[in-house]
Amino acid sequence: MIANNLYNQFLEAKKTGGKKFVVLIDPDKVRLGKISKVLELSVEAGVDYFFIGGSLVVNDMLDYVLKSMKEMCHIPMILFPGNSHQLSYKADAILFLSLISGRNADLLIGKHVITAPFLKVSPLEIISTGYMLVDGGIMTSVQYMSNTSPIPANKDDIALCTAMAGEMLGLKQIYMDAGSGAKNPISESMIKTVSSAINIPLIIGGGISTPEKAAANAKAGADILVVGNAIEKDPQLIRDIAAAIHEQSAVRNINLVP
Ligand code: 1GP
Repeated sequence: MIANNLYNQFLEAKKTGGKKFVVLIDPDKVRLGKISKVLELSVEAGVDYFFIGGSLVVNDMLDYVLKSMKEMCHIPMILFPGNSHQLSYKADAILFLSLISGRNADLLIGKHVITAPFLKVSPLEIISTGYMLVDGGIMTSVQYMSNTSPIPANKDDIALCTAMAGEMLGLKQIYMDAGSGAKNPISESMIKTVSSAINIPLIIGGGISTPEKAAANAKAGADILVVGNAIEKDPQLIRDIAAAIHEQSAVRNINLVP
């Protein structure tokens, strides 16, 4: 693994207008029979990356899930940890998340201090990420577990200033998330406002359940779109959502080239 390999892909895509599609896999919800179908559909559809994580992860399946996934396909796997125990060297990279929408010091810097020495010696590519929770209309697991207030859904200006501050602090990308299973995904207006003010990649997720919404988000300025829940319910959606996102790319997606 070349250091910064995946992040360089994100930057290159942003520069050329490429849109990336991420399927979120929660190791707690994985059934290996079902995941092979999800992986097969993901390869066919040209899914760009997997994020692996959940707010809790109560069973000890992370290493096993990653190892099994690696045997089945070559789509890069990026840890999206809900807490500092969700570490595995079997992934390719990790989102080193700072919850910049909240005021919980532990999630802004505390857990990072504890995890840093382990990450320093790990083979994982470390991608520092300003994580912004936006109100999605219901209390999501991440909101409850992080003990923080999300940014109100209609406060584009707060999202804008938070993202700008994250970029100025040197974070490599911004992830705006309405939380898994959000009732209301993030508005296009907020995505547009934030994306027009920052130069680093913008990841959007939470409650996206249709190809139309995914396409509208990409058009509004999202560089990377994450979908979990909707695909857990209906894996066949992968194909249509992937096509809708990649159609918004200014260039042909590299993973679709045979
Ligand atoms: C959650 O952004 C991800 O952190 C994906 O959300 O599961 O609602 O698609 P969904």
